[in-house]
Amino acid sequence: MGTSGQGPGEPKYLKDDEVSEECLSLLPTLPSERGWVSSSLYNYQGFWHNARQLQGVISCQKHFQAQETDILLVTTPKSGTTWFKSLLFTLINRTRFPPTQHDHPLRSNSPHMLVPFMELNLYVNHDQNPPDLSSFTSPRLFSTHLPYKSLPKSVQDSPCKIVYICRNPKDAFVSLWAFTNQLRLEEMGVNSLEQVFDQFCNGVSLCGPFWDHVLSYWRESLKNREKICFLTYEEMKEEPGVHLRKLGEFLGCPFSLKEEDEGLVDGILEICSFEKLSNLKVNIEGKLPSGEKNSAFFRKGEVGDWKNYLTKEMVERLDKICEEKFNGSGFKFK
Ligand code: PAP
Repeated sequence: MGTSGQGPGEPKYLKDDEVSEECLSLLPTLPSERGWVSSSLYNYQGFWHNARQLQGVISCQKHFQAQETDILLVTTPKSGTTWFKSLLFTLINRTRFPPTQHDHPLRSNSPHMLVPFMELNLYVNHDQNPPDLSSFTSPRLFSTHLPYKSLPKSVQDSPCKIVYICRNPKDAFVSLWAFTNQLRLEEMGVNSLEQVFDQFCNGVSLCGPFWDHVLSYWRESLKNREKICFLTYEEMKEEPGVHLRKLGEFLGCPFSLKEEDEGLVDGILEICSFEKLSNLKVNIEGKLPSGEKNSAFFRKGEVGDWKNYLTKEMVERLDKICEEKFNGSGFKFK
């Protein structure tokens, strides 16, 4: 079955037909909607995935065994995944790889290669045979866009740590729209802002409904603050040093006085900054094995860019949805 309708030279991220028999037979039973990049999105366990991702979801749910020391970075798409992959990798490996080191792994590798997505990288095409994770040193650091209820059960049951990042939906939406247009092949044309905005508001976006994703982790974080650290892109932008220190404490690797004196916090923030990362050769010229250009993960890196794209009516619509959805939860985007 070729669900994408593209040729053999297409990038892997468009190869929706390269999924297991199990996944293929599941697809027609699921609600489906027009995809933003691949032809369709499918609703599985209440959230939307493309076929390739769905195969990864099913596979990691089946096979992933969490270890107590694991760290999982969970993000809503376009909420700063690339940035936080860099920050967490540098934070937990700062003794092995001091951020000032000229051959620090971040200087020659995409953050997405250093911290792989479970459902988008590690478990794609591994439905029958789980990937070999033995090369990961402890603490293992993985990333995912999965909503809480779709996490592998062993993650929910284990004391492993979850760092959850979300972003104001207006900026997350604009970023997703721009990103998906970069992923679309020329002959597919670009998605109109209006069309995908309507889908986003209806909850139909990668790992959407956006608000259900956020609320699922918000509620879990209130129940178990030891396990889930809930943070927004905007909070990190506003007080990066404060939150990096908090992340160090949360992950059991607080900064020592000596490290503070040496300026390590600023050193980590510097190497992970938009300016530094986006100007590295690897992130300008490189591509991921799944075909995305590394540069597609660096656009502006600003708070409030939505003002340049959304009409007054769009803002009112999205604000109203958020007000209704987050009402009574105790959480509100700034
Ligand atoms: P993903 O969820 O698909 O992996 P993700 O990394 O969350 O993508 O999204 C990229 C966004 O983070 C982009 O936002 P923008 O479109 O509004 O510009 C990108 O610019 C931003 N970004 C990438 N790296 C950094 C960074 N080091 N600091 C701040 N923002 C960053």
